[in-house]
Amino acid sequence: MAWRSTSLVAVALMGACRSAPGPKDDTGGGGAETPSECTHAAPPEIEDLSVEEGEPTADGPTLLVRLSGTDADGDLQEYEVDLWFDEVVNGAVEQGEANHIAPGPVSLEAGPCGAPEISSEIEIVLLGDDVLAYDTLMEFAAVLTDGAGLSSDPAITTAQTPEPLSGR
Ligand SMILES: [Ca+2]
Ligand SMILES: [Ca+2]
Repeated sequence: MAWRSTSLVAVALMGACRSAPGPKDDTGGGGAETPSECTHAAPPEIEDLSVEEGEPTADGPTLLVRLSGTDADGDLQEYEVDLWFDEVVNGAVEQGEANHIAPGPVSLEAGPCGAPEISSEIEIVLLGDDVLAYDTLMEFAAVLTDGAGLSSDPAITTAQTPEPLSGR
């Protein structure tokens, strides 16, 4: 096993169950008036994805993945991020098994469909060179999946992986 990942999970909870008593007039343009019901009909979207070198740990150097996303029907109270990587920077990353990093599902303290926005930080500790190579330009793809199992389109970015820790 050549990597280990943990979800640091910074949480941005927005507009959780706003039972809006203020009848604010919509400034035209299709704003939903009723508090969103759990329609589970909209897939999430990744707004931002970055991968950069993180703080080294005792076990190895790290990559820090930052991802933020939105979901029109708000059901990111439970979500999952999947990551894939390759060494060919061509704007696409095959979603295979050997190049897959799955930090595991995240549950937020939000009511059903009360989480239309998330931001997540995932720390990947590089433990060896055989899968996720050190000191290499890598392409990363991320997919965000909401509580209903609907997935976003992949977001893609590149990052140079860190060098192995010296002196160990
Ligand atoms: Ca959704
Ligand atoms: Ca690629």
